Amino acid sequence: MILPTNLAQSDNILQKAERPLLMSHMAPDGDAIGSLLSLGHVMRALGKQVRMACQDPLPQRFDYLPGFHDVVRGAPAGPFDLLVSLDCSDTERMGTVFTALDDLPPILNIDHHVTNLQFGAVNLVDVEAVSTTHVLYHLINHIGVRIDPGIAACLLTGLVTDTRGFRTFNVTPEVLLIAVELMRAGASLAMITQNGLDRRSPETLRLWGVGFARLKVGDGLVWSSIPLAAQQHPNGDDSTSGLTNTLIGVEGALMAALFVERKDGRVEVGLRAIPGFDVAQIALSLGGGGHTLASGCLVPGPFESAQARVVALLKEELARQREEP
Ligand SMILES: [Mn+2]
Repeated sequence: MILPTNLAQSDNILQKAERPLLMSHMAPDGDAIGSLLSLGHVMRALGKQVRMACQDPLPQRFDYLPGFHDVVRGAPAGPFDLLVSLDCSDTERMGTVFTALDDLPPILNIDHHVTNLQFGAVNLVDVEAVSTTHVLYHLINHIGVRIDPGIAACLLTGLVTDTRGFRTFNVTPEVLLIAVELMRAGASLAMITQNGLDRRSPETLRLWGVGFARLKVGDGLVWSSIPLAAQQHPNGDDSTSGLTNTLIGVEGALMAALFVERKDGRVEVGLRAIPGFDVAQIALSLGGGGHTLASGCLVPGPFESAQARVVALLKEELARQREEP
């Protein structure tokens, strides 16, 4: 639930800024990119000198979005008078683009993760929103900038990708009505679904093949792993999140985990749960965050022992949550 005062405060801090910097999280997904680009267009419409930055390259399948090539990697040269954090539950999610900033301007924190640490000078966080672009839809209407076809495509991309095509349990009639509005404003649902959800590189499918071959099942937990040696382009994209979504669909799965070994020796853990179970708190306790049914964290290696440790934790947590009324 967004409080009107938070909307007014966010509107105000955006209107006052002259040189805002917009940032989203590492390994950007459709919501991260849709949020960056939609607010970027709005700030430009307001006459601001806006810059957009992300630590990792944007996946190519989002190249249909206007402004796709305007997002820079690494921290752009300042000074900036406002930092807008989009779709990040904590500042660490922004990665090196955040840590490389010389002067830290006030932060406007716009997000929808249940584990959000409220780190902004102004926090516009709605944990019931299906995506950060869902929050932005309300904010943009509050600001009063017209949603043109380009902004509509960016906003709808966040809705579609974070709900995997309006299939998640948090999708309400209100969310579908917003999608209708965005289609009326000129966004193509079919094109966004095809690119944002279905389009994958052959390398990604081969990577999934490795994950499927290493699938393990036990005590309601389904997990798999992708060692560094199996990756052609390690780190920095969201290509394995779709695989994690598939794992929770395995018959009998109550929780699912995917372990991906990184170049720096750490291990990326993607977590999913079925409704009635919660993986957000365990992700938070391991230094990550996310949503009740979908979250993640980055844990120290080595690869095999990290898996053993997290699988044991998950099985323990699963048994505990099964006991709950
Ligand atoms: Mn999101």
